[in-house]
Amino acid sequence: MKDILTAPFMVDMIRTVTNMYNHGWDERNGGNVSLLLEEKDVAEYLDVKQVLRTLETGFSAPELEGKYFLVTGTGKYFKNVQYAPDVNLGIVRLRDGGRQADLLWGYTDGGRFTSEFPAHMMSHVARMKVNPQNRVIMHCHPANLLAMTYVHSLDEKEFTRTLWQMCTECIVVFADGVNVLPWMLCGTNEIGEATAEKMRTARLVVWAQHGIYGAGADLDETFGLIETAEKGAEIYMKIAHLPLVNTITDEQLHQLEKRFNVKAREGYLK
Ligand code: 2HA
Ligand code: ZN
Repeated sequence: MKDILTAPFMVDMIRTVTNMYNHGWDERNGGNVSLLLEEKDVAEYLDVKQVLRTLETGFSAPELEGKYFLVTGTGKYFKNVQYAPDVNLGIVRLRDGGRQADLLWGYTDGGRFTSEFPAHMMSHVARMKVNPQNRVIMHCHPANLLAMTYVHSLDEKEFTRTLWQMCTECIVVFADGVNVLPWMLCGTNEIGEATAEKMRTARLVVWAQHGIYGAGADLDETFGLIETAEKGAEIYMKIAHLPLVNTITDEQLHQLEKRFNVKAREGYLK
């Protein structure tokens, strides 16, 4: 059996959450990440028949029966993951229609997966239906996106259009736009269901006054998606109080669509 700390999925996860912390997106225990794994990849490093503990999930998700996930732990600090991956991360396999999760590795201090496990698992189900390649759900608290939810309309079309106008790259990276949930209590099945519903039409879902969720095929792509939206929000927060002299016009956004072969969310451009 190979050393699991050398597994590409593990190295990638540790680097990504460290980078998220270094970007200031994950203060204290803020943020959580889940990565869908293939059984054949896990089996190179673990005896998949060896269950350490079984955890109740508190929801059902039959689509995820038998699926493996590498997930950040509840109450754990991203800044510590690189120093103690086996305490701060866990590998689980869902069973009983998603109601239970068999722990195969990690959470060695007796811990469990993130409190936002419902939002993660329900979002995986939603994104898989849109893109079977989707493997990652990522949540964090980037300061400028959060700040924007205090001073900008939460209308999804308006929020998306503002971000598209803030940097040329935005429409190229997230032509599907940004969906927005009003403030809701986090860590619940309700916010999980609401997030998954929003994930049906976009890979980014802002939680007003809290943070953002991103989805993607791999950790790099999902990180880059959030990074680009956060850059847009940073520009917005730098200029929102100043007289606007120039912008990116809808005509120019259409040029970007053609040049980069992306399709702006239906009805979002004039
Ligand atoms: O796990 O970010 O939303 C800490 C959080 C909860
Ligand atoms: Zn959060």
